[in-house]
Amino acid sequence: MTDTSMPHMKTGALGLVETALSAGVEVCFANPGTTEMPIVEVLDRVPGMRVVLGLFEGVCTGAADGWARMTGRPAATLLHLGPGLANGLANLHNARRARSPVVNWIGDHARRHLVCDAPLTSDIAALAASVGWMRTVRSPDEMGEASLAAVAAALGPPGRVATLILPADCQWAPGPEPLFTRPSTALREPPGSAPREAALLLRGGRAGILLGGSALTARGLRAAARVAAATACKVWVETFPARQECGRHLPFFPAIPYFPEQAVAELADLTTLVLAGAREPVAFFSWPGQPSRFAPEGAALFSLADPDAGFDATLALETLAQEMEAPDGVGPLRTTPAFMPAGRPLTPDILCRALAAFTPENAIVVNEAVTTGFTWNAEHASKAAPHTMLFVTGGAIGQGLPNALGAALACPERRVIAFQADGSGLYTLQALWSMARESADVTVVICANRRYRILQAELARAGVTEPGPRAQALTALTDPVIHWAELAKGFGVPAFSVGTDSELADAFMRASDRRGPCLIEAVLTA
Ligand SMILES: Cc1ncc(C[n+]2csc(CCOP(=O)(O)OP(=O)(O)O)c2C)c(N)n1
Repeated sequence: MTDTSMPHMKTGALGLVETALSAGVEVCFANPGTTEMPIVEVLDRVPGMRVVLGLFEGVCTGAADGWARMTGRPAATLLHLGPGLANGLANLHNARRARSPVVNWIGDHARRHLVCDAPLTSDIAALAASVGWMRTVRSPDEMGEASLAAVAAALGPPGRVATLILPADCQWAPGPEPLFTRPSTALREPPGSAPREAALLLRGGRAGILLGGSALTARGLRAAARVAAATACKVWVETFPARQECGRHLPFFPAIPYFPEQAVAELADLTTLVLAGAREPVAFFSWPGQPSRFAPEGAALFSLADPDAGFDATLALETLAQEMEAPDGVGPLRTTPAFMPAGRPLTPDILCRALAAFTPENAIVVNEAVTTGFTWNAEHASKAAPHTMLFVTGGAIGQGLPNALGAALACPERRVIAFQADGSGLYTLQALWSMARESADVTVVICANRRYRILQAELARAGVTEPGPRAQALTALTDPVIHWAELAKGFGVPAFSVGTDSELADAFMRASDRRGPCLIEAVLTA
């Protein structure tokens, strides 16, 4: 008999997990059910594979994305059939947009059981295909090879979401010996002619460079500044980068504005736009009377390093700077303004000033602060201590807290700041419990404006100056008020609720003294 569970047997599940571990997958963010039990059983037998329980699948997928963004290597998720995967899809969408390598292990019914159309049977393949690469395992013998194929697919380059559908009987039956191969995580070298062509384009006409993806390293930003100094071209950063090095030590370039009328005005003069690790800039949405594409009609778009081909944009920018014989060394660097608390009520601007002053050196700032986060990006991140920023790349909110969890576990020596809008945070707030359980060093800063502020702004843009009671009800987070500090304590995370800049400064100082997670609810007046 092959279809009975036998502890300590070399099962398909063991081949899967051991192969993934030797391919570089060290952590599994899991929310399993009955169809994943053979994998749960072997996780205890594979030393080196860290296992983290997420209380909602969106926490698991967002944490895997955060881990991947910080390490360049995939984390695994273990999710239960179609409904489990469906719960994790929004953050897999964000991971796809960030080109993060993520490997999903999705259990399915045993092959003989699928014909019964039991209650949890669903079209898992259709869900998986919507976010990237997928494969359904058909026999236990495939488990090692499929595991390695999924890691290789996830790594690309470019990175992507790779999903394995794993029938329960393929997990529990005797399986193959694990494979011991470690696929490369390296990006591709861009074509040699691209920097030369870009140099020609940048020297003639009114040119600009749009940085994104792998251009946003410290080296990439410095090379872009050298090119800008040599040509007087303008430089921008894509609006929602997956990962960007930031701080007072680096050249600062503005992000392409979110709203199309502003973005179009910014780029209006261009005759050439060189794309370095970024795609052509387009509007997030279509608005009446607004264009979808931001570059002026007729402007030449030139791809220096195509992110979808997995090209290394930092390398391309450095070669470009060399090609232009751009002088080394850029300055001047900025300083962080001191924060002087004076008992003032908190506004987004004051909150961002305080955050700039209290961000520790080498922190990771996960920015899902939505409208407050735009202020942070535009004016404050560039004055803070050196840090790495992760952003809500795919626009599917509920990414911030899970991303912060994954980033903290990936980089235990770095402090993570989850800069979090209150409305978005509520989609995946169970991540707080996993942070507490894993003692993740995360300071969660909630921008408690108690509304969906961006949607109120959208209403105003649509000409609704006095929203009716229903429109108000759909954008206000009051009646009842949500008490974040109480929620955090309920998940085992120490918390402070603050309403003035003095209380905020005090809370930041107390947070910096402790290990593990803590939460500061900053109640905003605007
Ligand atoms: C998964 C998902 N659901 C809904 C939305 C639509 N949406 C965009 S922003 C937003 C709420 C923003 O409010 P909040 O997070 O509190 O930030 P604020 O605008 O107040 O700064 C919503 C519901 C979305 N982007 N993604």
